[in-house]
Amino acid sequence: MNVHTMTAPADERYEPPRPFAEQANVSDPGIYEEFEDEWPDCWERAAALLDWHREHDRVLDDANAPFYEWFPGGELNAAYNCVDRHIEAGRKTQAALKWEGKRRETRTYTYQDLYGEVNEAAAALRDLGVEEGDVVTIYLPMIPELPITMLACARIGAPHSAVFAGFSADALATRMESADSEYLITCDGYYRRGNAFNQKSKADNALMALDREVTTVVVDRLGPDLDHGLDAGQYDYGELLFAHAGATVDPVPREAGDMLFLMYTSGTTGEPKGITHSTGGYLSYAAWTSRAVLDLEPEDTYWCSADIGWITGHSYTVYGPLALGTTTLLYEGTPDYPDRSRLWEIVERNAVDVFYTAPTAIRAFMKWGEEYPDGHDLSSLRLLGTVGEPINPRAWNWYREHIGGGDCPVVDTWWQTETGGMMVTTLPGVSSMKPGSAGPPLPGIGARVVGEDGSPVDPGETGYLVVDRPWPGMFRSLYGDDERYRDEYWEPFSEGDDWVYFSGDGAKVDEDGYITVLGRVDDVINVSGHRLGTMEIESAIVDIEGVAEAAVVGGDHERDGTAVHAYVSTDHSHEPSEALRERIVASVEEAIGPFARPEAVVFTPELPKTRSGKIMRRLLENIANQEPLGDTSTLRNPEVVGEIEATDDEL
Ligand code: 6R9
Repeated sequence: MNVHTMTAPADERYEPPRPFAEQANVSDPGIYEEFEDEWPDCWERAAALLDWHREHDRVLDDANAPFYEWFPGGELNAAYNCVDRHIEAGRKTQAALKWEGKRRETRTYTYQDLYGEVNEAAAALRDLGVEEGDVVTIYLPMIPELPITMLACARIGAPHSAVFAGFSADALATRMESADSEYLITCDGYYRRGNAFNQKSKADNALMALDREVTTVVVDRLGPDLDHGLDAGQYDYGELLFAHAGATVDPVPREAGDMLFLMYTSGTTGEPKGITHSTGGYLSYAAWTSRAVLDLEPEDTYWCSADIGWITGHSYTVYGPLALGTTTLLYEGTPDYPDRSRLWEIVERNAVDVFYTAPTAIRAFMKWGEEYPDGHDLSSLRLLGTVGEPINPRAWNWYREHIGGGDCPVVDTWWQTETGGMMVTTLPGVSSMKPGSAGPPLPGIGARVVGEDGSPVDPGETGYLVVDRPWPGMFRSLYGDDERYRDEYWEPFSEGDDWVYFSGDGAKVDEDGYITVLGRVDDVINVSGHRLGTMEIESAIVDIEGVAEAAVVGGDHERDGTAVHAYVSTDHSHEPSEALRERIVASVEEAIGPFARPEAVVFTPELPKTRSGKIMRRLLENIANQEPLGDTSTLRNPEVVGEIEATDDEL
């Protein structure tokens, strides 16, 4: 756990600025108590933000806990809620999506445009054979076709599985295999710092590794800059749309509990987990939190800088904002290309009202200096948010002051792929903010910090972050693995019929009930907001000839929060070498993607082990972070510690 730099002066707090509170969607502090009194009926308020094809019979059915049914009996379509109904409400000329491309291209889709293209794409997918319930994998960078094809899938009731475009061919193949997916939507390529990068060849390599027929749709992002030859079973997206010009498809009514999408995330074993999300509960919760926490209104231009390939982009670039009829901005590039003013230039030009990003990005802005934001008019901003990792008070204050001009509330939102939406954060028009602490659980959310025995810890003490009541945005299960769902998330802290969800995070709570999230307590590390399983990285390393054993831990990193540190021992016939180090890095990039690349590879004759033969990862983490090692007497091989420390110092 990364605890240093986390402590803010105990008395540092800010009240919601009055002008903000006066216009906020939620401004009555009584909401916390109302939700307690009405629970679970309080969640009617979330469901009421949507249009239902059939009203639900009950709010919650917990007969088969921890497999909860939210809004049973209800039927709805997510694409209808995110597109059609806003047109019916007379807002067809309002911008739904604004896209800012890497080469300064811009595209705006009104709700009417979005309706047209979502329908054409839905009709095309149907013609290719996609039926209700079929999983469609989407492997696209941040281009409009990513949210558009997600919505097209939702329209015909086909769950989508978006795989972050930076994942390798191997990682894509594993995810398609695991999801039994026979459809893939990808593109020719995209620009990386001005150069054409071939995405389709990665997709083709993944397809070769799969032993099933896959129908593939290819979006032409690069035009003449990259020729994307189409093989049998591969179709050009633009041609498909043209062939279905003007087509419409009736939105398929889905049961509230039907899968809207699945999203793979890293867990404590080498196998990525397919988190499945429902249609009714998930969409209600994404809309509710977008309204209550991000304070979104249809009039807003809102920008979440996360990639849609991760959960944040699903809930807070696509589903939440579009369900509320907001204008959502999509940016294809990186914050420093072509220069470090790029984001602020986009905020200024589009008069962005609400901005949501990650602490890693904020720490980079801070390092570059305030001259970049200072050179732009950011006065349109009225609310700022962060997500993905703990934010240190210094970065929080810098964000508030230099991006928010001192008068925007900042919401630090804790949540996970599994939770579907925000769980712990302040309400920006209600609660005081304490830099470095996410805040209290949202109304109706049973987030608690408990000790090993499951009882609440005292203020100031460290414990585990759990959730002791279900919530509408919660995942339904793991794709094809109910047992692992039960074992990993519910077994550790549940007793009898009291089901308690375990988040995998460590946390502290203060006298006011504000929760400070410290980081993962399992074998998951969070590198600049990308969640990585240490086991996945280790298995890519031990696959290499000459490697005997590997242990991966998170080392503190000034900008990214955490960086990948790999400790590796070679077998008797191999010596550590620069070539081996390069093979290790390449193998991780191939198995997962460049974003998982180890920052440090430390060769050691042996890994520190307990007497029972378990690798002591905690010790390696302390070494990586130059922290006190504590008790090493339980080690079978205490002498290796000194050797590793000596090597690590040379880095
Ligand atoms: C939404 C998302 C989840 C993990 C989570 C925790 C960390 C997220 C945080 C935070 C401290 C916050 N995390 N938000 N830690 N403060 N505000 O990021 O989902 O990719 O599944 O990661 O991210 O460790 O367990 P996901």
